[in-house]
Amino acid sequence: MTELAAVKAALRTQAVETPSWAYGNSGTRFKVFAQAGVPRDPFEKLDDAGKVHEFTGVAPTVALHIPWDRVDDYAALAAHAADRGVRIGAVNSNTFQDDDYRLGSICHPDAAVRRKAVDHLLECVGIMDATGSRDLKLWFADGTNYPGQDDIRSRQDRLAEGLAEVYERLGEGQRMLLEYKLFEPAFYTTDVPDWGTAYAHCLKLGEKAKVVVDTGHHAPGTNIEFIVASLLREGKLGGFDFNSRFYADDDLMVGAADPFQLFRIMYEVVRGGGFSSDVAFMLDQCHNIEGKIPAIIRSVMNVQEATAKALLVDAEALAAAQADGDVLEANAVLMDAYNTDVRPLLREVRGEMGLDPEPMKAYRACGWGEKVVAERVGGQQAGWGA
Ligand code: PSV
Ligand code: MN
Repeated sequence: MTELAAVKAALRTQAVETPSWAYGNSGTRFKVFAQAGVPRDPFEKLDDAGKVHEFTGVAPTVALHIPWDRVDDYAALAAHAADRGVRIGAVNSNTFQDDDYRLGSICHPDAAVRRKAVDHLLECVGIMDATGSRDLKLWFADGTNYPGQDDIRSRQDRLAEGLAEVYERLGEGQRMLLEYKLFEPAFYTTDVPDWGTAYAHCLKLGEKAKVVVDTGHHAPGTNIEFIVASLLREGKLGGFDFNSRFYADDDLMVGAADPFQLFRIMYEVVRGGGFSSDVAFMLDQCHNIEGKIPAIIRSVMNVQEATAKALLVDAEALAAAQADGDVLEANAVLMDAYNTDVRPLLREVRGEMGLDPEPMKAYRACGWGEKVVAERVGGQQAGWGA
């Protein structure tokens, strides 16, 4: 296989998971803007996700968020997904939207609240069983607002205990992905604030526990690709929650704010063998003011473009320049790949996959947007907490 053929083959096998919640209404803490045609239940979210996959060819799975996507019959939900050409991806837990969780969930000082949180996580594993999902994705809003509010060490002990119980419940081939976030909603301490804390817990839990890197969950200036390289090196990178940020956890379209950072991340993924491994490439975004389906298609394409550029890095030339200590040449090799316009290559790849080379235009022309606006009337639109 020529090098270009290998790059194309890799691009054809790419899989970007889209989040069910990105299809529903969302907003800031100031306002949720409702959009016409937005899904009213998890089944309609899968219909939309099916369209994203139909036009991109590389979005075959959809992440659920429980309880937002709670249904009576999860096997029926999985069958509906299959009908639309997609599968259920990670099951995301939600221990942040209940009054009981004011002081935390799995780290709460009260054992009864901890029990409730752990039971919810176990429910999520049950949903994984019923839908064929591989990954349980955990993010905890737990933390404190004031010095002295609770004991930092005891909260870590409670976290370890709760995670261990859930870990034991995982079946064959199932994984636990632990996400960290610098701050928010807690402002003084956060119980899983960084990759070091997530890594330490995952290491103790075992093979099936891995870390999730949400690109919006770091302090400004953090070198995220270094974290990616380190986790991959340790075999502990479970996946990504991709999005863009200008300030904090902005949840904007991936590749919109800093495409160069996305390229640097994808380069470390390729370099570390993560592209062909079981690393999950998920989006975690909210489309508050823009059309949701086109924004998700654009996001998938942004990941594809960064990946194509990363795959185009001349690894031999880079290694030679690095070995020679040729700083400028090494940097030039990387920048050459970054500065390549990969859009023609991706159009070719799509053509070879039997897709329209221009997913955004093809989606706009297909009439799905107009159809759902006309048909999805009545009922309650899906959104945060819905
Ligand atoms: C938290 O900010 C987060 O990144 C977690 O992944 C949540 O599950 C997700 O956002 C959706 O709110
Ligand atoms: Mn996330």
